[in-house]
Amino acid sequence: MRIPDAAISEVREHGFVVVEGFLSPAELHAAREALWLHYPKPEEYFADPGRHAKYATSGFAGVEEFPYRSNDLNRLAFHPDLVDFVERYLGSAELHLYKIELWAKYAGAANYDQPLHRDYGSHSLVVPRVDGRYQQLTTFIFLSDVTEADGPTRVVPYERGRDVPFTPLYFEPGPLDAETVPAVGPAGSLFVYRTDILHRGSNFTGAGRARFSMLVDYQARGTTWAGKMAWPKHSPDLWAALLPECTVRERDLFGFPRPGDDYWNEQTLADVAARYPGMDMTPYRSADPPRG
Ligand SMILES: O=C(O)CCC(=O)C(=O)O
Repeated sequence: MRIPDAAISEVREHGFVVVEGFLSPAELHAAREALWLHYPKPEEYFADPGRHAKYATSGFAGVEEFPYRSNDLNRLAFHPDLVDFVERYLGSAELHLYKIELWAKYAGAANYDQPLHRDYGSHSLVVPRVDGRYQQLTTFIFLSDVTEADGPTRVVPYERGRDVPFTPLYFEPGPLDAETVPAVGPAGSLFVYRTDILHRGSNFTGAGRARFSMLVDYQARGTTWAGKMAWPKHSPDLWAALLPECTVRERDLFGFPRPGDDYWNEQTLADVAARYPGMDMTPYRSADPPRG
């Protein structure tokens, strides 16, 4: 669904929003089916947690980095309504999709409680500008229902946390915990918050529950001091299954060379085509790139 302007205002004013019904039922169904290519279903996990001991090693053990085994998951990261929302929020079509993670949490597997923090600490080498320039948007696409019992992210609305200094990065919530709001919503919701917003992960309070989400983060293109992932790092074979299916615009979000970029010449056109069978090279060829 197209994200309403009111959601943009919420993020500007309070620093976060949960938009219900972001994914269509069909998109959600396909993404959930694809989750099980990466994670045990809750009933499998809870039937024998000992068989899935990996998830007990840390609250982050259920994090899997992009790309994934199904494009039904991969495509969520550049869902047209998400890209449209980010363009409208940042006021720019020059976007940098800088982080994508899947995160599975199983009740009781690990301690998911976190100190209060702001995500710029691991998304930037510097600190946020309070005038709002250089903002980064962190998002969670809920792939399961997130209720109060499902360890929701607890967020301090901007107006309540704005006077808390940027340093130290992590601290025990203390009285500020009373100001936190749980980010709850049904599966298919989109939760957005800025990297200058105080928040923390929390523990499940219900037994036998599991939380699945895809985390997708964007910033305007061009900063050298901020980001989180280097896209070529993982799985050349999964990229080969994804990139030929993408549009030029979708590839551009990952920083792929644009049509007309100086990178393209007869050699690179031929060798990239060989690396990515099925990729239509016409846009890169027809933009009259410099020939080397
Ligand atoms: O998983 C969550 O609810 C929040 C996680 C988080 O804030 C973090 O790891 O930085």
